[in-house]
Amino acid sequence: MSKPTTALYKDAARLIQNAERIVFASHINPDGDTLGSACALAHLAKQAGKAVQLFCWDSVPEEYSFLVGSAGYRSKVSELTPADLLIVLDCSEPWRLGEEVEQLLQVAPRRLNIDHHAGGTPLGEVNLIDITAAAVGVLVHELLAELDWQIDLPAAEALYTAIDTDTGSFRYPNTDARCLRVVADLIESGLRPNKVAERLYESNRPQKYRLLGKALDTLELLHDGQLALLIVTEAMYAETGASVEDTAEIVDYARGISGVEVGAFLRQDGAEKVKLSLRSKDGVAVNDLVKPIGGGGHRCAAGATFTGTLAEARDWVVEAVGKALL
Ligand SMILES: [Mn+2]
Repeated sequence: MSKPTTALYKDAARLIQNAERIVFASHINPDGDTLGSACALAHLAKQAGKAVQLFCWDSVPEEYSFLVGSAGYRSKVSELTPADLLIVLDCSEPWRLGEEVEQLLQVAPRRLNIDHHAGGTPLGEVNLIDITAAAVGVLVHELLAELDWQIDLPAAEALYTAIDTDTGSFRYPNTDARCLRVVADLIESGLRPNKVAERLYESNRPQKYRLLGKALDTLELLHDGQLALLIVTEAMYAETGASVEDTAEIVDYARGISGVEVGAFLRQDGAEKVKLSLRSKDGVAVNDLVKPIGGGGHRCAAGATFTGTLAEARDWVVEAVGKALL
């Protein structure tokens, strides 16, 4: 699979050009890609005279509050006014749009899906889907060229956020020449990567570090040091003053250990619910691993919600990763 055809970009651009009112939808547990892509495209659509609205079932994490227009995100479909076009970004699975997905899909008669995840159900009449794209931000940048819309600094920062976060700041295997060409173009339009990095990575609350300390204390190395496990229990929030949002990057510390093939992070979300995050170094396809329990993601970064206790979730991960490492 390679880059989508010019005809597909043209079809997507035509849908946007013909719409006057557009709703941009981001997925649940929003990340820098779904938010940055939506904010950039919505901002430039607004400049082009469109009426724009942003939707995400979950609230926007603090570190992304600098993204242009992000304060306008709505989390209830009833807060949206009917539109001509719904654009779903970084997601092609209805359940990842939240509990009001049925109503959301009715907000506009036409739909465009822009995504880079494998194995979803394309949601649009036009589906600009490319699993080889490092981030949806790359696809949006290419679409903007087709639309002939000039990228200003706020849009450049939002697209850079999308690409930086989905490539682990250009460390993950999906980092390619194509996404770096987009970044080069954004820099030429005035972007300063260090400014975005400061907002994303150097604006943390101290509580986040206190929670990280507790999480790192739970470190377990299994399967000859190829699996690293880190855990956050509900009690740790009260002990540190941190919140669920402060757990987002903990899994990277698990993968970051020498010799580790799979890093796992388990977050207790109630007595019978555990949020699993898995990261691999390119050897194990962690998205395949979580498929049987309804999870998804990419080859090197995937997640799932496990129903059961923390101990059961831990055992499941140890066994599943053990089989995958054979
Ligand atoms: Mn993405």
